[in-house]
Amino acid sequence: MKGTALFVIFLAVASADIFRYDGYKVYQVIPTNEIHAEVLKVFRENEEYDFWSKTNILGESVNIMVKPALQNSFVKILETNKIEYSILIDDAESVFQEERLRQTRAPKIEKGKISFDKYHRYEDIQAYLERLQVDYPVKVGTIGKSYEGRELSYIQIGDNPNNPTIVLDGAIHAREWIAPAMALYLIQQLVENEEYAYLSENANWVIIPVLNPDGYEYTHTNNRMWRKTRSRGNTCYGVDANRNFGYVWGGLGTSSNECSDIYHGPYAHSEPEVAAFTDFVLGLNNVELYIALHSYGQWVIYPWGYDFILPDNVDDIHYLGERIADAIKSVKGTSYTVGNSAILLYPAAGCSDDWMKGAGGADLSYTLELPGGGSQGFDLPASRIYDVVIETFQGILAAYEYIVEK
Ligand code: 0X9
Ligand code: ZN
Repeated sequence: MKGTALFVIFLAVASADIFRYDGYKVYQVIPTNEIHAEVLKVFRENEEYDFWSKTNILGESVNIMVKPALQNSFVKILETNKIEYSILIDDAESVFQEERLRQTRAPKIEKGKISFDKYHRYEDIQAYLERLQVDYPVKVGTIGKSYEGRELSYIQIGDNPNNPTIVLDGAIHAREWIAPAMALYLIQQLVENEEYAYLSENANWVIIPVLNPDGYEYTHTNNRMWRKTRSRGNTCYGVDANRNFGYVWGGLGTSSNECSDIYHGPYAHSEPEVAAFTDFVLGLNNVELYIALHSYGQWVIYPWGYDFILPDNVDDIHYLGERIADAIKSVKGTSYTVGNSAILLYPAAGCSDDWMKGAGGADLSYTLELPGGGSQGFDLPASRIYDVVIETFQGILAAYEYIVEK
């Protein structure tokens, strides 16, 4: 009896922390003039609205999740300003439940293996990296520990000091599940597919598939839409790790409100994940290319992101961006837009791509916003992971070719 009561209390405590999205709707909104753009900018600056996709480009759609209490006023403002909109998702909670069901029903994998028919948990990803370390001549290590004490694992494939180094990471934003899936596919091809052995003969690849493991796990267990780290503040948890980098830290597109999804943190590199990453990168040689894997929106974007300023090597960085986009498109026709991140999306300071270019040595530094799930959720249903990773792989190959040609 006592045991049952304790169990019930435990369940109550555990589930109290689970965030539900009952009645939350995702609106697809299309701004077509400057006034529309201004209205959307005001929504974007309001913590209460969650922009799942974003753009500054008129005529392109933006997906925004709105909680029930705000829906009437939101729609009223859209209608008053004659902004075209439709409902993309009627009830976010049911979409997430569906996704959770698919995740639990997906076939289990053998420990140490990886698959692309589900989004894998941190533990499975760790086990995969550890197995590769045993079976192949690759280096698997840790750059440090997350706030909650998880290892921040990296894999290095290729270690010729004369070769260029390519750095990639995924899941700096916890909820962007397609990003670590992409990193894992790249790792698999580099390490386990002999056809691509030449890729690590001519370049050193350093990949951190899950840079924010605490947040990533939290999206699987408690709150599907969590974006930040899980460090404890005075009033709220978490810092947007992609606003915490010490390159123009605290500038445009960041917030000093702890509870905001774009909170820049108390100081630059306050997050152990960011501090570990920057220290580690500063110890690498010949870093020529950086790709931050994010979602969603089908963008190949480049610095500077902290303001409307183009980098000195804009011709070069834009040209390679187009090559990446063309290579992705050649697989199945998926279209990416290439350009400066402040101009195409919005200015946002303290991001990893700016830091990598301004301080980390990567002249060619990109953020790749992979496709999202549209009416099916934030991420694509797991059955579509494979389509995304194989096409994106071609984009990364194109970047590799460019670096090696140079
Ligand atoms: O806002 C972000 O951090 C990125 N978009 S996301 O939807 N994945 O959150 C874009 C970052 C672009 N880079 C810079 N602004 N420097
Ligand atoms: Zn992101």
